[in-house]
This record gives sequence, structure tokens and C-alpha cells, in this order.
Amino acid sequence: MMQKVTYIVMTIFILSAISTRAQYISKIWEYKPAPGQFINSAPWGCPYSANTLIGGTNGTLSLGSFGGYVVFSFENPVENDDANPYGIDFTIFGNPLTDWSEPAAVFVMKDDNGNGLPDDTWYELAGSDYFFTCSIHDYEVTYTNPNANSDIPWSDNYSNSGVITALSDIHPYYPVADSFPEINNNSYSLNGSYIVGAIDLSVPYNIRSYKRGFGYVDNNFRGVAPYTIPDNPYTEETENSGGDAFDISWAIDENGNYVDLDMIHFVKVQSAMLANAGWLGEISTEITGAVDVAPDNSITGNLDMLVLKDLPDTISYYPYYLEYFCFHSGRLDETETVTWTVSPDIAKIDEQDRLTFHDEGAVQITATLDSNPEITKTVSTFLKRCCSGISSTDNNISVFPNPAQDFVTIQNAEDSDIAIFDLSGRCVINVRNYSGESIDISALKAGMFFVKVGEEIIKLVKK
Ligand SMILES: [Ca+2]
Ligand SMILES: [Ca+2]
Ligand SMILES: [Ca+2]
Ligand SMILES: [Ca+2]
Repeated sequence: MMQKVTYIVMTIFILSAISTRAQYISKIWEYKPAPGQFINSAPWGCPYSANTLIGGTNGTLSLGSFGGYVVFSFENPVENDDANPYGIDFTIFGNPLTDWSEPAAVFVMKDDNGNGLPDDTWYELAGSDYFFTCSIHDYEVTYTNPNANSDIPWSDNYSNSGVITALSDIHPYYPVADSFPEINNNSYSLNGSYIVGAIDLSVPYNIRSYKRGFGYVDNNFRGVAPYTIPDNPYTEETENSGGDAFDISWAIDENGNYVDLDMIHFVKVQSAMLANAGWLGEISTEITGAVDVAPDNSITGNLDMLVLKDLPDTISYYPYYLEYFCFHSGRLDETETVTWTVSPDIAKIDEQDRLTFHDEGAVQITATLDSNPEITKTVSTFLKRCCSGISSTDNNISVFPNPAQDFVTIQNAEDSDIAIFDLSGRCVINVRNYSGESIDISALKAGMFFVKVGEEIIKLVKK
């Protein structure tokens, strides 16, 4: 009897100790990498690498290129507690550098059927880039095994294809069968949420992949312990634990509507870009651990955020469509508006957020949130005079036929990225690494479109 009482007392003591200490990842449910430069090699890309995330924040896991993912859980569910600082419920740590972000999207799942297994519904935590017109929420990429230590061919569900460039022939990028027997040795497909990101290859010795606004892994620096006090993701600077802060309230269903979850049991982190970054290789997310947040409603800060779509280095045509989104506590607020200013005054931005300009030069474009003028966002670019709505360009890029009904061919644009925009600036067709074959435009409504090839733009009339 005495022993039993002691046992119960000790159990209560241990349980209360567990509930007050930091909660780290306690179980890995699945690790399925995409091909990448660290896959198949220690310490980042072996099956055991996923287990290094358990119990701390100094693990070593690479997800590889687009679609690679890991599913994990904490010992106890993560609560969407209103008393958590800035509403943040958990933090994931990566290894970003200055101007070097390798973003992954995060999904959460509540164990609705109570069986302890991740067999319920995934909800994406919609981050800053989720609403950009060129983000794709149902993207799927199929990777083919080259059966050599060389480039990995891929194709996607939008008829694009390309390669993950192998930086060396020392080891295979495609997950090897001995280590990853569940991955088909000829080809396999990964799907999920895709964002374009912002890579700058203009300075070869200083290639950059700019950080996203909020809501992506491997994006923000680590701060200081204790890691149970999170970063405020709505400010530029690093507060408290730093790392990438996530709020369960950002969860969005497949129709794009926010859902209210009181707690979650499982987390999926999925590499969200498909891009080669020169000699640095493909963009591939790294994770070192995760921790849940301790409630403390004395910690508060700014919760408004303004996100502008990244601009290219040079804009040589107009109208150029600017894209912005306003968030409050990380949820999109479509009632918010901004006021634009351009310095120096050589360009104008109209009510539809269309930029036009009458002179050349470097400019800074600032958006100010009308409801809270302390919230601003500034981007810069170089305006280079060209022409508006031209039908062919200096590089002899042209659209044929034009007007067109079902198919167009873009001439002299092989290997370029092509986007077709409607008059409202919405990207309606996106083709990467254009092969020169005809593009199906039969689904577009009759009217005027803009075909963007690199930095060139050409008018297209759809019949
Ligand atoms: Ca929350
Ligand atoms: Ca990284
Ligand atoms: Ca379940
Ligand atoms: Ca911050």
C-alpha cells in the first residue's frame, strides 16, 4: 500500500513537471525528402536525421527540394491559447542566413477521431505568400531517378519540366532505395503548397534568397533562450527565441477559409520552393527542432503587417502590377487599404495598384497602411524606360498568332519563365523553363492579356 501511494505521488510529480517544462518534438511520423544536395548524406539527409529533431532544437534535417516533408508531434497537443505571446503557439527552428531563406510551408492536424494517428485533416497555416496570385496550392512535382550522380529531371502538374541541378557527382540526390525503401526507385511525386520566393542571382558571389514576410520555416534567425517565448512574426527584428513563429489561427481549409482549431496534435513541414540558386544548388529547407509556446499575456507587441510582393531588380515595362496584402494577427484583412508613395517622383501608382512611369532611375516604393500609418513597407527597383504594350521586343520575343484563340507560341523565349496576366494583374498562366511548344490558352476569356517573358512584356489578344 505504501509503495502504491509513493508511486501515485511520484506520478503526479512527474506529470506536473512535464506540463511546466518546454515541450519539444517527441515523435517523427514520416520523413519523405525530395531530391537535394544533402539527401543520402549525413548528418542532414539520412532517415535517422529526422530523429535528431526529437527532444531539442539542435537537430539536423534537410527536406530537399519542393514537396519534401516531415510529419511530427509533440508529447502533448499544442493549444491555440489566447494567452500565448502574439497569439503564437509553436516555433520551428531552421538555419537561415542573411538574405538566405529556404522556406517551407507548415500544415497542422487535430486528432479529430481520437485514435492518436495523423489520419485526419491537414490545414495549411497560410503565411505571407499564400495569397500571391502566383502561389499554387495544389502543386505536384514528379521526380525521376537519373540512376547516376547527376541532375534530377522533374515535371509538374502544369506541364512544366526542368532539373534539380546536381552540384557535384559525389553522391546521388535521388533518395536511395537502401535508405528510403518506401520511395519508388524510378520516380515519385510530391505535392503541396508552392511559393515563388525571391531569388536574386545578379551578383554571382552573393546569391540571395530573400526572406518571406511570415509563416514559413527556415526563414528567421534564432534568438535567445528560453525558447518557450516566441518571436513576434509581425516585426522585422528578432525578439525572444527568434526562429519561425506559427499561430494555429492561420489555419485555412481547402476552400481558402480560415478555420478555428482549439489545439493541434500533428505538424507537417513541406519544402515550398522549386528553384535552383546557382552554385548554391537547389532551395531546400533545413529544420533543427521545434518547441511549443508558454502562455504569458504580459508579452505583447504590434500585430499588424503589410506584405508586398517582391519586385524584380529592373522594371522595363508598364503598367506593372503591384501586389500587397494586409494582415492582422496573421489573418488576411481585405478591408484594409494602403497609400503609395514613390521617391523620387518619376512614377505613378493608380487605384488598381498599377505602376506607370515617365522617367528612368532607381526608385523606392512605399506602401502605408491607412488604418495604422506606423505600418509601412518599402521596396526598391530600377525603372528602365521601354515601352508600353508593345507587340515584340528588343530581344525579338514575340507572340504568335496574335490575336489567338486556343494556342500561342512565344518565339525566342526558350528556357525563359513565362507568365500571362489578365488586365487586373492576376497571373492566369505560369510556364517555367518554356520549351518552345504552344501554350494552351483556350480556357481564357476573350480579351486583352499581358505575356511576361523575363522582364519583357507583350500584349496578347485572346479571341
Ligand atoms: Ca494562437
Ligand atoms: Ca537553410
Ligand atoms: Ca487521428
Ligand atoms: Ca520579429
